[in-house]
Amino acid sequence: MQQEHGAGPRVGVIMGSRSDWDTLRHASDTLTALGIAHECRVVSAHRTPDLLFEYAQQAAGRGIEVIIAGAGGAAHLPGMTAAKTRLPVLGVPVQSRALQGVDSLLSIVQMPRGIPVGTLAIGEAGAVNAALLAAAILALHDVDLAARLDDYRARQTAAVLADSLEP
Ligand code: RP5
Repeated sequence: MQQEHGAGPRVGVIMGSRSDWDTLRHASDTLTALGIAHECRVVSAHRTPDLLFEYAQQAAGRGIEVIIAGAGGAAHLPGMTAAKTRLPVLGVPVQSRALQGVDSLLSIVQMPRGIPVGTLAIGEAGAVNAALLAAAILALHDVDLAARLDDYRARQTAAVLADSLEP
């Protein structure tokens, strides 16, 4: 069923620190390439916990349909966001300096039963794939976006097939 949506953001991209932007901007760029209205904000589970609760509790009412949450280290942002909203939350583990993002990955993926976070790969690949997964979710009730997503994938396939290893 095709659903009407307003001009406001449909995807919320949040991250624990300004330093996560180098990773999460790849999610934003991919959403832009697919023509998906979105917003990007720093919301820290540890440094701005009240803002996190406010953001998560108000997101659905503001028309947000999917939240992409990226964080590094003891990465509680995706899980705590998921705890405060029924919207699907996609977690992107940011590559940390100390443990190369394994700490981020494990703290995002190992959610207790009952509150899921869809966890993507560490770093840039995870950020891009979070955007593509958000697009796939929105495309379930948006035929125009479904066509744009099919086109994105077809162009990716064509680029691989046209590639050559010849010097
Ligand atoms: C986390 O701490 C953030 O998600 C970030 O990945 C990490 C380090 O933050 P900064 O010290 O760079 O602000 O909350």
